[in-house]
Amino acid sequence: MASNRFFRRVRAVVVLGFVGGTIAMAMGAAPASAGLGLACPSATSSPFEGWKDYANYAFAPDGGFESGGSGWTLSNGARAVYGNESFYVHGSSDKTSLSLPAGASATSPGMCISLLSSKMRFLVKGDSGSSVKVQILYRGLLSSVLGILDGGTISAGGSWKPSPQIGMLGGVLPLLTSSVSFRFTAVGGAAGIDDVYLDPMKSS
Ligand SMILES: [Ca+2]
Repeated sequence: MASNRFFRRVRAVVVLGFVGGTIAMAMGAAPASAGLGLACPSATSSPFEGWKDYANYAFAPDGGFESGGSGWTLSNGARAVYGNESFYVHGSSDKTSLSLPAGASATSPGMCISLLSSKMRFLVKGDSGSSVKVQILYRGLLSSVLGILDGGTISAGGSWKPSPQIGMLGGVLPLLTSSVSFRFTAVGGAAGIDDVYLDPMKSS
């Protein structure tokens, strides 16, 4: 029966998620909260209230690039530079953001994926005509890429502004997904990003 196979698969994913969460807790990470493998961070702030988005978000690992993009994979000239996003939604003493020359990309460390649909959001700016392409990389237990979702291409031209909310599931979650990474690529000109946030539980 196809439906029986489906339920066995779901059970396998839940068991693997539980094992991954247990390992994460044993290593001292934040407690898992319905994550499929990697522990979800606690959503602790609502940084986009100024734009009438009252959802609770968690900060991505070095999501403000104050540690130079620690844990991020930077390529084709992407680098942390002096100059924070102008709204200081994460911290008033923050000093750096991520510069993305045209064609450069930055991939975040792995983060949790929730059983519920969730979303992410960040600050963006760029040269006239530039955009930032967002991709969501679904990863398995050994960080292998299981699938890539197109998160959309966001117009970056002009001064700092918040991105739209970007959904992370797109309908189909590849089997055995244990974490997600986000890849940002500058298209059509230089761009910058800062303060990358994740809403792990789709709080609103
Ligand atoms: Ca920053």
